[in-house]
Amino acid sequence: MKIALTIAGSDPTGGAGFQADLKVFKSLGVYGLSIPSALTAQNTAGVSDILELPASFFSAELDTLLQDIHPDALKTGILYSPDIIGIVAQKIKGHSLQNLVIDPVTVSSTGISLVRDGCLEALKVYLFPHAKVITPNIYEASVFTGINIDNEKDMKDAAMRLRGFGPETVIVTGGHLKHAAIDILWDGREFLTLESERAEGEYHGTGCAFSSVITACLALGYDVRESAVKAKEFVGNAMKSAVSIGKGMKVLNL
Ligand code: PXL
Repeated sequence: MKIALTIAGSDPTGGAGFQADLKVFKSLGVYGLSIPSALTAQNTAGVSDILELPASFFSAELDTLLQDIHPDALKTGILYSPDIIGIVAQKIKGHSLQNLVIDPVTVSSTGISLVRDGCLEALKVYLFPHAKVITPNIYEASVFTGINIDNEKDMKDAAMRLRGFGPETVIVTGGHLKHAAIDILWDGREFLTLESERAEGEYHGTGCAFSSVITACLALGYDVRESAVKAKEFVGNAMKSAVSIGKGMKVLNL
């Protein structure tokens, strides 16, 4: 059986974070491993607090797991401090991990910061060069590149600049143009534009689900383009069947 690892924050609602990632892995027939990198106090209305795991414990979590099991692919979500990011980079090299997908999470769907100072720089310098794929949304792509993103051309410019930081492929997600939701993939050869009907409303967990599908598909042996197409379709379907489980945002029905 193929195995995928998520290194991500805990979201008690199960809409995002490692809980959502594990559901996606399961539904794609991939065995899921999870290493919490931070815990959030959260409900469907938002994040009220966040707790970073001690770096030494986080490091032990990874070593203990990876001395025993070699995942076929892995993804990162919230990495709350530069120390945590440095540890992930070190373990990726030390345990020769392949097929790294980075979802460079910076803020929650409700606008709360999910990273400490210095994280953006640390992600760029220490982790992006090891990535097979990074999946920033428009906001994150703009923060990392300084490009103000208003249209598809801006998304392409940002994707090209982001690839300069070292990842093999960049997928900028969440472009809302006309009636379509657009994602742009850039692998240094050819752009791929993924388009779906724009869904009304706000959904919690779409970024986590998108990067998890890609991770599971890479573990299964699909190439990055095939994985991205499957991720777009999967998230579109999950949005159609999203559920209101609390008083806040809808969550994807993963
Ligand atoms: O959607 C980004 C995200 C990722 N991971 C966790 C989260 C959130 C948003 O709230 O809570 C754990």
